Amino acid sequence: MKRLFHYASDEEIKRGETTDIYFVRTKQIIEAKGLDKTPVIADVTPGKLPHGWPWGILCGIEEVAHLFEGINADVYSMPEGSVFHHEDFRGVREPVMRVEGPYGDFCIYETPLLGLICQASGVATRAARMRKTVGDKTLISFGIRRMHPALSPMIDRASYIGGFDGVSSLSGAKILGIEPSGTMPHALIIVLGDQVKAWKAFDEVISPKIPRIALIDTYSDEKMEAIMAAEALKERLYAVRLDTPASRKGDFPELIREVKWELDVRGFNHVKIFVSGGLNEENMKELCEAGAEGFGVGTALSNAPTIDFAMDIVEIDGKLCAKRGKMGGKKQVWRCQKCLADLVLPFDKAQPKCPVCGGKTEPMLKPLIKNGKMVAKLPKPKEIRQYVLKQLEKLQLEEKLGCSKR
Ligand code: PCP
Repeated sequence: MKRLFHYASDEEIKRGETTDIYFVRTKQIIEAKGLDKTPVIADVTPGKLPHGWPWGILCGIEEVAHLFEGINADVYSMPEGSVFHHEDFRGVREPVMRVEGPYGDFCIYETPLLGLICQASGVATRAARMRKTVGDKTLISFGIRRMHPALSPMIDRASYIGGFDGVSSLSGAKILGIEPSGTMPHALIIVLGDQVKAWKAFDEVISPKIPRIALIDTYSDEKMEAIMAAEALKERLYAVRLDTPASRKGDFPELIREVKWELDVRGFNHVKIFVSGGLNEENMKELCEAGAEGFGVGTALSNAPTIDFAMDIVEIDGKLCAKRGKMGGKKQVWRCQKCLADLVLPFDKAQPKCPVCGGKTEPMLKPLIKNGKMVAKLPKPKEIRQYVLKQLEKLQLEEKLGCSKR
């Protein structure tokens, strides 16, 4: 079948065709030398997190499980949506996953395994950081237009898992089991001829279930267009969206305060302020404080930095063998259920008490795949998102000074 777009199919990924050639050559050599059945244990650990982030959100585990189904290996992983750190409370590197089995049976899957979690975890972590920044304000993923369309479902799923309320793509919303979220493009206003005609046409044609969010920065000052939109749609107007171009942005928070004021003094207190365009972790806080209640985030979300995970063999045939920069041997990550402090210990060590608060710890690396069979129940995106939001209540956005490594 003629390939229209440049992305790998499920079958190609499952056949290992998206791997790096050096793993294919490695497999060829160890088979020739009769070493392909050597039992190994490999850790998957994050490098230093981007921008000094103190924590990340693990995402992509459902796809890793599908990748390893049918592969002769055991996979232990932190559940999808788990907070993870570069290192534990004492500075020991923290594995988020462990793969055990004959090296020749899974070596070519290192590349796709890492690819499935590096990018998705970056998006989910940025989404979670934005959630922490705006509190309970509305966050919608608008970022799919910045990336290859084959990635839309992954980007929107990771954004949602990280704590966003909605996603703009039909494909993303479909796998999440939610309705897609969006407002209106400038093109609608331009084609309809003027703003009021476009807002009224939206109100007339689009299902009443869809919130009426009028884009108010096409031709005139946002204050003017906000009043026009409110007078046109009255109580049916849910919000106005400011997608103000950089050339006109000036003091964007001040502009939001003006628009909010002019709407409120005219009795349109019900109309919310929705913003988009150039949003990022830094400017969203002050936009919140200025009165913005909804955020459509594009580039900063879908183009989030990838998390630099690596896979390293740490035990071979029962012997410790980590390379420089990594720590040898099979490990468990013990997490305090009260303060989320982590302690990485050799696998055979007993369950510890939390070294920070004395609380009960839980093992985080849980069975996902056993001999190529799925042994974990894969949670739905809605459940994973709830799990993330629950953990976020205990996390600071930036490193807290003091004794904790985190
Ligand atoms: C963009 C579109 C996207 C926003 C900005 C994301 O506006 O609304 O959703 O921007 P970001 O990537 O900087 O976060 P336009 O490019 O004006 O597109 P449209 O007229 O379709 O809204």
